[in-house]
Amino acid sequence: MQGKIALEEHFAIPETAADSMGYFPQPIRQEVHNRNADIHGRRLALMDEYGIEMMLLSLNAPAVQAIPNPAHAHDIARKANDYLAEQVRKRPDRFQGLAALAMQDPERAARELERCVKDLGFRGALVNGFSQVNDPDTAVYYDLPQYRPFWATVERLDVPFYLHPRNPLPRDAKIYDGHPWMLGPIWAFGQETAVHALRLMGSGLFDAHPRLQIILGHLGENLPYAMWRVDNANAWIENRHSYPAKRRMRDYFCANFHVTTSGNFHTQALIDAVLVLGSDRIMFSADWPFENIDHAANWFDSCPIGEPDRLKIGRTNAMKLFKLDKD
Ligand code: GRE
Ligand code: ZN
Repeated sequence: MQGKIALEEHFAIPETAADSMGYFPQPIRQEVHNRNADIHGRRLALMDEYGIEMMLLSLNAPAVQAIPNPAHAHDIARKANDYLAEQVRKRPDRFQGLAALAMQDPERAARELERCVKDLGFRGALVNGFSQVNDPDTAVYYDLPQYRPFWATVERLDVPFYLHPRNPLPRDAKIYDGHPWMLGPIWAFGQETAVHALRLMGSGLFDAHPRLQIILGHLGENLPYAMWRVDNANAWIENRHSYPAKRRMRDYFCANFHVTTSGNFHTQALIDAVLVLGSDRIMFSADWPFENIDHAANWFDSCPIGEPDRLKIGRTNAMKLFKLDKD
């Protein structure tokens, strides 16, 4: 399919490049490093070759979220955003930006998002899970009350917020002791991010801000497959669930969430996401440079779904959500 739009596609700046290395064995670290540093060379050539008209670019992970000092985190976010704006300015027809945000200071994060959207023309934000704030051994999640004014700004600006994975802190990763192979994209990323998404849903955030739109990668971090059971486990017991939110989790999932195909190029998983969310809330992505564009595109272009759905998922859903037909 020509004209695809991909939206979980990363780059690095020198200050954050090392963050991506630990996930990869030594022989291919240089390759990942080179991919992260490039925007207009090999990346654009691959986009041409595989029918990707546009990428929405975002900083690598965990980057800003793993810088405990709020002022330093903010400096790195600003630097990444200014660099990204410069790159987008060279080819706005092929690249658009998603903001990095130092969520360590929610008020400053809201102001930076506003700058990115209004001054730099960015289309939304991508944040790498919880933030370490001051103490490196803290994991602060965005369902907490101090984030409500931030979310009000996101809703007012009317831009999507991509909740991207990171690994749990060592203190929260004890379940993986002796099995480090499960960390990162194999399992821990999805587990960590799904719990964060459920925290947002259960907190009542979407009752207070019903127009918020959150994007999850990797076909929803396993949530589509789990959503029925989340709402129905032990449903024979009256008042089984007691959480601050007013509705079932699947009501929020279907009203406030979107998923992308990043790193999950598997038809069964896609069809399950279509069955749970419908084809209006699913969007194509590759997860370059950590996954391969040819794997994503070859799978997506030929996977057995209807052509109207392929067009929505490959292109038009992203056009609408990010208002890509406007300026
Ligand atoms: C990602 O950003 O999705 C990612 C990484 C590191 C390894 C794999 C991966 O940041 O998918
Ligand atoms: Zn990613």
